[in-house]
Amino acid sequence: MKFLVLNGPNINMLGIREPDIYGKRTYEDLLAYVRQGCEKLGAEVSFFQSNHEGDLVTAIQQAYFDHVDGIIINPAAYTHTSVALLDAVKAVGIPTVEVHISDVSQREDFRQVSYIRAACVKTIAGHGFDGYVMAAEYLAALLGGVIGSARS
Ligand code: CA2
Repeated sequence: MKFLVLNGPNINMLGIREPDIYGKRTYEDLLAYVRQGCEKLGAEVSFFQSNHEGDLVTAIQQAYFDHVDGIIINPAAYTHTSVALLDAVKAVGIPTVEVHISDVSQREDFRQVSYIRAACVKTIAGHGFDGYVMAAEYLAALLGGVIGSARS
Protein backbone atom coordinates (compact mmCIF):
# COMPACT_ATOMS: atom_id res chain seq x y z
CA MET A 1 0.00 0.00 0.00
CA LYS A 2 1.26 3.39 -0.98
CA PHE A 3 -0.17 6.52 0.66
CA LEU A 4 0.38 10.19 -0.09
CA VAL A 5 -0.19 12.75 2.67
CA LEU A 6 -0.89 16.25 1.37
CA ASN A 7 -1.05 19.39 3.47
CA GLY A 8 -2.16 22.80 2.31
CA PRO A 9 -1.24 26.38 3.17
CA ASN A 10 0.26 27.28 6.54
CA ILE A 11 0.30 23.72 7.87
CA ASN A 12 4.11 24.07 7.83
CA MET A 13 3.62 26.70 10.55
CA LEU A 14 2.18 24.22 13.07
CA GLY A 15 3.45 24.72 16.59
CA ILE A 16 4.56 28.27 15.87
CA ARG A 17 1.25 30.09 16.45
CA GLU A 18 -2.34 29.33 17.51
CA PRO A 19 -1.39 26.37 19.76
CA ASP A 20 -4.87 26.57 21.33
CA ILE A 21 -6.39 25.48 18.00
CA TYR A 22 -3.70 23.41 16.32
CA GLY A 23 -1.55 22.25 19.25
CA LYS A 24 2.09 22.76 20.14
CA ARG A 25 3.62 20.13 17.92
CA THR A 26 5.36 21.11 14.70
CA TYR A 27 4.93 20.04 11.09
CA GLU A 28 8.04 17.86 11.46
CA ASP A 29 6.41 16.20 14.50
CA LEU A 30 3.33 15.55 12.36
CA LEU A 31 5.40 13.85 9.65
CA ALA A 32 7.17 11.64 12.20
CA TYR A 33 3.89 10.68 13.85
CA VAL A 34 2.11 9.82 10.60
CA ARG A 35 5.17 7.99 9.24
CA GLN A 36 5.20 5.82 12.38
CA GLY A 37 1.45 5.11 12.05
CA CYS A 38 1.81 4.12 8.41
CA GLU A 39 4.78 1.87 9.24
CA LYS A 40 2.57 0.02 11.75
CA LEU A 41 0.05 -0.53 8.96
CA GLY A 42 2.77 -1.77 6.63
CA ALA A 43 2.12 1.13 4.29
CA GLU A 44 4.65 3.18 2.37
CA VAL A 45 4.04 6.91 2.81
CA SER A 46 5.23 10.12 1.22
CA PHE A 47 4.47 13.71 2.16
CA PHE A 48 3.99 17.00 0.38
CA GLN A 49 3.05 20.41 1.73
CA SER A 50 2.44 23.52 -0.32
CA ASN A 51 1.08 27.00 0.09
CA HIS A 52 0.09 27.00 -3.58
CA GLU A 53 -3.16 25.54 -4.91
CA GLY A 54 -1.74 24.54 -8.32
CA ASP A 55 1.14 22.64 -6.73
CA LEU A 56 -1.36 20.62 -4.71
CA VAL A 57 -3.34 19.88 -7.89
CA THR A 58 -0.12 18.73 -9.58
CA ALA A 59 0.74 16.50 -6.60
CA ILE A 60 -2.71 14.86 -6.80
CA GLN A 61 -2.28 14.26 -10.53
CA GLN A 62 1.23 12.85 -9.98
CA ALA A 63 -0.20 10.40 -7.43
CA TYR A 64 -2.09 8.78 -10.31
CA PHE A 65 1.06 8.25 -12.36
CA ASP A 66 2.95 7.04 -9.26
CA HIS A 67 0.26 4.40 -8.57
CA VAL A 68 -0.56 5.77 -5.13
CA ASP A 69 -3.30 3.68 -3.47
CA GLY A 70 -4.71 6.29 -1.10
CA ILE A 71 -4.47 10.02 -0.46
CA ILE A 72 -4.80 11.73 2.91
CA ILE A 73 -5.31 15.45 2.47
CA ASN A 74 -5.65 18.42 4.76
CA PRO A 75 -6.31 21.15 2.19
CA ALA A 76 -6.32 23.77 4.98
CA ALA A 77 -7.88 27.04 3.76
CA TYR A 78 -8.30 25.59 0.24
CA THR A 79 -10.91 23.26 1.75
CA HIS A 80 -13.29 26.19 1.75
CA THR A 81 -12.47 27.65 -1.65
CA SER A 82 -11.03 25.16 -4.11
CA VAL A 83 -13.01 23.56 -6.90
CA ALA A 84 -9.63 22.77 -8.53
CA LEU A 85 -8.71 20.37 -5.70
CA LEU A 86 -12.17 18.77 -5.87
CA ASP A 87 -11.77 18.23 -9.62
CA ALA A 88 -8.23 16.83 -9.18
CA VAL A 89 -9.38 14.21 -6.66
CA LYS A 90 -12.28 13.29 -8.95
CA ALA A 91 -9.92 13.10 -11.95
CA VAL A 92 -7.47 10.64 -10.39
CA GLY A 93 -10.11 8.41 -8.79
CA ILE A 94 -7.82 7.52 -5.88
CA PRO A 95 -9.59 6.94 -2.51
CA THR A 96 -9.02 10.15 -0.58
CA VAL A 97 -9.67 11.05 3.05
CA GLU A 98 -10.14 14.70 4.04
CA VAL A 99 -8.51 15.49 7.39
CA HIS A 100 -8.67 18.54 9.63
CA ILE A 101 -6.73 18.98 12.83
CA SER A 102 -9.43 21.18 14.36
CA ASP A 103 -13.14 20.51 14.54
CA VAL A 104 -14.18 22.74 11.65
CA SER A 105 -17.87 22.08 12.39
CA GLN A 106 -17.51 24.13 15.58
CA ARG A 107 -15.75 27.08 13.96
CA GLU A 108 -16.66 30.05 11.74
CA ASP A 109 -19.42 29.89 9.12
CA PHE A 110 -16.94 30.14 6.25
CA ARG A 111 -15.31 26.90 7.43
CA GLN A 112 -18.61 24.99 7.12
CA VAL A 113 -18.15 24.64 3.37
CA SER A 114 -15.84 21.95 2.00
CA TYR A 115 -15.59 21.64 -1.75
CA ILE A 116 -13.28 18.63 -1.69
CA ARG A 117 -15.57 16.61 0.62
CA ALA A 118 -17.80 15.53 -2.28
CA ALA A 119 -14.89 13.60 -3.81
CA CYS A 120 -13.62 12.05 -0.55
CA VAL A 121 -14.44 8.63 0.89
CA LYS A 122 -14.34 10.06 4.42
CA THR A 123 -13.81 13.23 6.44
CA ILE A 124 -12.06 13.22 9.83
CA ALA A 125 -11.98 16.47 11.81
CA GLY A 126 -11.15 17.49 15.34
CA HIS A 127 -8.80 14.64 16.27
CA GLY A 128 -5.53 16.55 15.96
CA PHE A 129 -2.61 14.59 14.52
CA ASP A 130 -4.44 11.33 15.25
CA GLY A 131 -6.86 12.22 12.44
CA TYR A 132 -4.16 11.55 9.86
CA VAL A 133 -3.43 8.10 11.29
CA MET A 134 -7.16 7.38 11.56
CA ALA A 135 -7.34 8.24 7.87
CA ALA A 136 -4.49 5.81 7.11
CA GLU A 137 -6.27 3.10 9.12
CA TYR A 138 -9.47 3.77 7.21
CA LEU A 139 -7.73 3.56 3.84
CA ALA A 140 -5.86 0.40 4.85
CA ALA A 141 -9.18 -1.25 5.76
CA LEU A 142 -10.81 0.02 2.59
CA LEU A 143 -7.98 -1.26 0.43
CA GLY A 144 -8.01 -4.65 2.14
CA GLY A 145 -4.85 -4.20 4.15
CA VAL A 146 -4.34 -4.36 7.89
CA ILE A 147 -7.30 -3.39 10.04
CA GLY A 148 -6.59 -2.02 13.50
CA SER A 149 -5.19 0.89 15.42
CA ALA A 150 -1.86 2.39 14.48
CA ARG A 151 -2.06 5.32 16.89
CA SER A 152 0.21 5.80 19.89
O1 CA2 B 1 -8.20 22.25 11.17
C1 CA2 B 1 -7.55 22.15 10.13
O2 CA2 B 1 -6.73 21.26 9.93
C2 CA2 B 1 -7.68 23.21 9.05
O3 CA2 B 1 -7.62 22.56 7.79
C3 CA2 B 1 -6.52 24.16 9.23
C4 CA2 B 1 -6.54 25.37 8.29
C5 CA2 B 1 -7.92 26.04 8.32
O4 CA2 B 1 -7.96 27.05 7.33
C6 CA2 B 1 -9.04 25.06 8.10
O5 CA2 B 1 -10.27 25.75 8.20
C7 CA2 B 1 -9.02 23.96 9.13
C8 CA2 B 1 -5.50 26.40 8.69
C9 CA2 B 1 -4.11 25.87 8.83
C10 CA2 B 1 -3.30 26.97 9.41
O6 CA2 B 1 -2.36 26.43 10.28
C11 CA2 B 1 -1.75 27.26 11.15
C12 CA2 B 1 -0.70 26.75 11.84
C13 CA2 B 1 -0.04 27.52 12.74
C14 CA2 B 1 -0.42 28.81 12.96
C15 CA2 B 1 -1.47 29.33 12.27
C16 CA2 B 1 -2.15 28.55 11.36
